[in-house]
Amino acid sequence: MALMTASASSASSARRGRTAPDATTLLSVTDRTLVMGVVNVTPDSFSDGGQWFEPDAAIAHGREVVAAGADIVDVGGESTRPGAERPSVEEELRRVVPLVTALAAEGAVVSIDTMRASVARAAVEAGASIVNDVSGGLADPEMVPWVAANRLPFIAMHWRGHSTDMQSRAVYDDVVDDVIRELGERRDALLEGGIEAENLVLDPGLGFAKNADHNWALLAALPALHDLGQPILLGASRKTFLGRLGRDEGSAPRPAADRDVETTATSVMAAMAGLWCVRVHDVASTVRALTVVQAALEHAPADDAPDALGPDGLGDASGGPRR
Ligand code: PMM
Repeated sequence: MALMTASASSASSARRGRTAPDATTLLSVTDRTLVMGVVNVTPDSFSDGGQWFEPDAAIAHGREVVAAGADIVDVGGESTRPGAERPSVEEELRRVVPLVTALAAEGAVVSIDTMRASVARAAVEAGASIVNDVSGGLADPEMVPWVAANRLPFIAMHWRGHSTDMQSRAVYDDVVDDVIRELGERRDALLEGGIEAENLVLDPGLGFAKNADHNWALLAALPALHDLGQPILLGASRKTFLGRLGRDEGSAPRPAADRDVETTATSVMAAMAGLWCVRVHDVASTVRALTVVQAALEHAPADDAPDALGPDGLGDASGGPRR
């Protein structure tokens, strides 16, 4: 296996000094799994709420995330924890714009985690080059036309409704089939709406209208997500189902900041399944863990590299692209 494809090498030069078109180049990286580092500027995100709520603290943390090796920094100003109330547009802008401005000015590839077209627009004007919309464009009718017109990379997550009542929608016949079908319908609508296939990433949305069993079923079926034909991002980091492992039924899950080992295991699973990117809080450990997968893949026989790590499910047994 070649150590670096042309697209990956331009992506690494992109990491040193980037503008918006380089983000599209990042979407075409297929020879390793990228790492997206999370910086939430919220008082109440379950994972890191309140920790970087002041602009200076958020910028300092964003710099740490970049220094730890994140390919993309994901900046969010709205908590999506179950039951969360939405901030006003003005408040969301106040939270994210200074951080996006500072990180983009220093050359980071920044994605803006928002469901609002007005916030995405302000963030892109401030230097963000990817839009990460957990609603996949469903929450704000202005989002998709604007993203399409500006030819921006767009991450569309599986979503069934706002956080205030999303857990009441966690009802599936077969969660893997249902999520893949609904994401496929969203993909078709987004392409129809003018977003180009080369700019579209899909995400199964762990924890969004999903209970722990649903999340585990999706994790066990990661290679099936390649059927969607688009790069796939996985956001498992610090989610509650990971904090329940090893805990007695009915007892409290481990605190969010104490779920990074379990998170890293999910990132390794994602890399072995050939997913495009993992969205994580602990970037340094993730980057190191993924070098293990990468080193093993680079030693696999050329002909069967895609299958080498997981003929029984975790690897890309379909023989499809190692995304
Ligand atoms: N999860 C959260 C927020 N944004 N974006 C994508 N694409 N996928 C996710 O799974 C996702 C997301 C919630 O987690 P956080 O509070 O740690 O940000």
